[in-house]
Amino acid sequence: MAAISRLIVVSNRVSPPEHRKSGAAGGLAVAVAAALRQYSGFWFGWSGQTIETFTGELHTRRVNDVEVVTLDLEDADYQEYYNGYANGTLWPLFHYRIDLTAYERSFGEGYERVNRRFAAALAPLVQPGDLIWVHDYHLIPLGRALRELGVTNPIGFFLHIPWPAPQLLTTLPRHRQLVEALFSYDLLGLQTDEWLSAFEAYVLGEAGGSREADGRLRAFGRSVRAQAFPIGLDFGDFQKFARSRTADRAYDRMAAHSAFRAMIIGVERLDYSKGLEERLAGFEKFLEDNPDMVRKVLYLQIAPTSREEVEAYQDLRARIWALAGRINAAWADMDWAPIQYVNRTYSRVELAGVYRAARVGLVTPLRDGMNLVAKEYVAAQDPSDPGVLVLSRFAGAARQMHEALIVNPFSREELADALKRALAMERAERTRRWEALMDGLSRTDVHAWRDDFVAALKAARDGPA
Ligand code: GDG
Repeated sequence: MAAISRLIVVSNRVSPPEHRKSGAAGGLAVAVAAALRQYSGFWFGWSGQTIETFTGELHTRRVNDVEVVTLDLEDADYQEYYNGYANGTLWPLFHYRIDLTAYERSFGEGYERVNRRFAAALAPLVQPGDLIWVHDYHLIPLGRALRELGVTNPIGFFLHIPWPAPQLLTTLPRHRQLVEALFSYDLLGLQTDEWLSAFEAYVLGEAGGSREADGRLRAFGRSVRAQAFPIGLDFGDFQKFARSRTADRAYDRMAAHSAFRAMIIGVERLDYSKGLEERLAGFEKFLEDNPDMVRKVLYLQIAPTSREEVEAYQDLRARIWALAGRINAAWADMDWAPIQYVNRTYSRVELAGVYRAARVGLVTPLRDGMNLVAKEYVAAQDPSDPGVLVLSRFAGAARQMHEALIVNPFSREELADALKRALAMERAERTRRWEALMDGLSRTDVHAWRDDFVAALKAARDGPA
């Protein structure tokens, strides 16, 4: 077999960290950048810019020793592929929100067109022996488009978000084509066994497929290895910058602000999958049920706005503003308001300090591929006095983080009860749970995730070493 010469990573947005161990970048970006340095490959994707007419011109630059190749998209691509099919169709559908899913034919056409454009720009750059790793729901048809252009290299795909149950997926026109496209890959990675089972259920039930003796799934005249690879945290780095001066300053600021009160923290992009409305309702129920706790807690919700061009996000923002405002108006006093709702972004380093100051980390998505905030909250805690993670059973992370308080985020009573229990938990129990959670985080960090995926991609083609 030819030696693997390079790794090519493809994702919609390309974001190598400006500094090698930048706390501002996400752990995924740090891990991918490290792999690209090791394999001297490049990161390929959309530049984030739109132009009037598509040219296919490539922009190549080096960022902190990582080669980055991007292309601009046309305005119609941005509307149909990015705002349309990716964020207006697949994102809600894959998060079990068929009520918010747009089933517009033009979006599907734009999606296919952009994937062909990506493939046409990428194919000439691929050399024999290269491994290609495609990320996320924006690029499901990319593997097939590359195969059509004659690319025979090993290609893997990792889905960061959930895979929906067949009953939901079949509401999508052309669902077969979408699944069939995944059979052009050698390896399909999903976050958890739950999403893997949902994928298998579609293949075996809906597509009339079968399982081969070596475990691969067979359908549409092809086979693919599908496997769960739960993404982890950049655990070592995160712990280091959680103790940095910037984190300490953020901690001091929050500790002073919440003096004599227990802080509850929530952090996520403003997205309907994150269960913010249900969480606010659960928090209000907690106030109603526990009059003795009123004025003794402070709920800080950091929720930077995202995808504001998609209507469902504008509606959500308006509803959350109204709900947080109403709860505050109903419960606040001259010198206290129960909810501090912040729409801006903070650096991950600052967030680490804020997490440490919070007695409870409230992570209650209605559906989430994994959820790294849950892992970051745990990793940022003070070992001598750790806080409690309250985690939705519908986050992929719940399948690993059993020592969190696991809740059903649709039930405001359960949320209220979990908050009460978390705030009352003795230090010994908090420590015991936290230590077990930390043990899991350290064993399954983002570097292990990346290495496992790349090794499985090699093995998917060559067979086990
Ligand atoms: C997708 C899947 C899966 C948040 N607020 C700020 C900020 N963040 C950072 C967090 C964390 C990241 O963004 C969010 O990651 P999540 O995993 O929680 O969620 P998604 O963005 O939905 O990511 C998810 C993930 O992919 C990885 O596979 O876990 O299920 O949906 O790192 O700290 N970062 C900064 N300022 C903020 O205000 N800088």
